[in-house]
Amino acid sequence: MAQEFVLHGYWRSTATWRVRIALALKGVAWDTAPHDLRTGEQRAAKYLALNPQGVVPTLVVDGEPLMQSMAICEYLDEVHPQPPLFPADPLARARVRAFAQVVACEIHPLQNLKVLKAVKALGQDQAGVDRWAADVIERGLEACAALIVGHDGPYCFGPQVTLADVLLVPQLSNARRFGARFDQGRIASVEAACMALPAFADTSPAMQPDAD
Ligand SMILES: N[C@@H](CCC(=O)N[C@@H](CS)C(=O)NCC(=O)O)C(=O)O
Repeated sequence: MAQEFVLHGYWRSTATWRVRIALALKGVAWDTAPHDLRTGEQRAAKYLALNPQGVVPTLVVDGEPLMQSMAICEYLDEVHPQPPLFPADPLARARVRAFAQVVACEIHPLQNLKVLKAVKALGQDQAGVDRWAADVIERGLEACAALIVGHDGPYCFGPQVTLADVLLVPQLSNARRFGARFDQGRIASVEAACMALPAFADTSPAMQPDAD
């Protein structure tokens, strides 16, 4: 029997978009359970029972909650190996993971909603908060661009979409949102190539049922 997937998320959450892309690439159907982050629904007791961190996404697989978007994408890659999210060669796989971790561990956490609220609480006005987020994103994208130098396109690491692309493209929606530059190296052309694919375009924030 086919597994049942319910994705708990929020339309503008880039971490949720990563999982939507992975599900779509794998050709897996899912139901959506939206939680409005602006009103704090991610901290409701019922949701905390699924995700004790109080963040989205959570993917519930046949009733079993999975959290952390990269772990979820790797799980999907294990249970639905085609098309693969990683190259076969171990060195190449490590490079893809490193790129993905620059986005997931070094950029995104510093421009997350709760961090931006903390920056504001320290006395920054909205322009200062946006500048903080833009600086973090721009510096991270410089590193991302450098990591794919010497690799052919159209995607980050060649002709196959990998987890690196799955992480990069949603991050660029936050780059736009905060007015960050994303003209570093091949970054913008990778985004254009990915957005030509239905798995990226059809899962974009604006296409979500809870989008305003
Ligand atoms: N490392 C986590 C990050 C999850 C995360 O921070 N999600 C954001 C939305 S993109 C969130 O739920 N923020 C709620 C908050 O900050 O209160 C993952 O990849 O799943």
